[in-house]
Amino acid sequence: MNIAEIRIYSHELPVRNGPYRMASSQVWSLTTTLVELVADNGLSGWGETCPVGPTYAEAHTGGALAALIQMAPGLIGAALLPVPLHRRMDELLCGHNYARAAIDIAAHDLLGKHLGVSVSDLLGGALTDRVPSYYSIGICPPDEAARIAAEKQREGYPRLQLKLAGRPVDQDIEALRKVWQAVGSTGIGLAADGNRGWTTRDALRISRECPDIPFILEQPCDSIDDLRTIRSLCHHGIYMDENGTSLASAVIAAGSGLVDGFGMKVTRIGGLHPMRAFRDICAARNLPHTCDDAWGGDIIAAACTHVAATVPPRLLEGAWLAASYIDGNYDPVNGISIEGGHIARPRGPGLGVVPEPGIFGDPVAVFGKGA
Ligand code: 0XW
Ligand code: MG
Repeated sequence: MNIAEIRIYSHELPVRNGPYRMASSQVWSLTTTLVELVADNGLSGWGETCPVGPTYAEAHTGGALAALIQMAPGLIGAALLPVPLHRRMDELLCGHNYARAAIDIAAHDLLGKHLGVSVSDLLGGALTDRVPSYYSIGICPPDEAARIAAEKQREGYPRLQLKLAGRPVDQDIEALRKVWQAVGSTGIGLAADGNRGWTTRDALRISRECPDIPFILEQPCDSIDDLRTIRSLCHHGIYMDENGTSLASAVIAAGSGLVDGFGMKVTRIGGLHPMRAFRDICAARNLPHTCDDAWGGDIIAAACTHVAATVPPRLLEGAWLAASYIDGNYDPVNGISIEGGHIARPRGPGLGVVPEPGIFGDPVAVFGKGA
């Protein structure tokens, strides 16, 4: 089975009750990029990539589109198996993992449909059909953060992530205290996500002034050197998110004991194939991690859910989906949603979600047979 045609689509995902606020940005609407791979046997598979604005990481919508257009002509005729497909992408473009991931996800969807198995089966097999999620509380006043935390805990979320940084650090400390007052007795997990926004000074202050609150510090500062600087001085566990830009950087961080866990994104690491290796490396090093993405609709949501279902449950910190922040689904029947803080693993072959025909309008680019 080989690639016969590649169709690329753009689609707008407005943020419900926007904006969504993080240390470096606030976003009102995100443009997602979808890839439909059509095989020479007529089957098709879907992939997606949606950076959460241009400043969250080294990724942006225009970059995804340009990278896909750069690779697409050379991918026509490529085998729809992860190892040769990634090798072909290596030959066509250096880096740009977040664009390559859309091809990788579509290939997994197609292969699953071809073999009549789910993507989680392709990734080694699901350990659960009910994947825990976590709720991300955007930057907001401390009382509001505490209110949302209590609401989400009652809904059934086993974990919360509080977005912090980009404002006086006293307000971050107050928000952590108020959130913990509201939900600390419930046993819920808590991540304090600085999204690269704290200086090492501020990150150390937060850790020193809140030794009684068992949060993990997620990507507190900008660089790997910053993480190394604060590592041994912090009371709290440190997770790497944005700095985990590839399987290589994750392996080094895991192997050197730089971090206690990861927030990992399927597209940042280059797709489900490298994500599978990342999962196994974390299991070998006993490191917890999430299976997320930056943003996106049903296709990304299904990819995150399938891989999360294959993670040893005691190491899974949840799958974050944009589903709670966007309206509607691509697949009107089997679209992904979060119920009681958990996600049902999609049934059906491949990703188990199929976009409604025509929902994305005309493709912005077509390569191969139908071009
Ligand atoms: C909460 N997320 C997984 C989604 C947003 O894009 C940011 C991200 C994070 O943890 O940084
Ligand atoms: Mg994060």
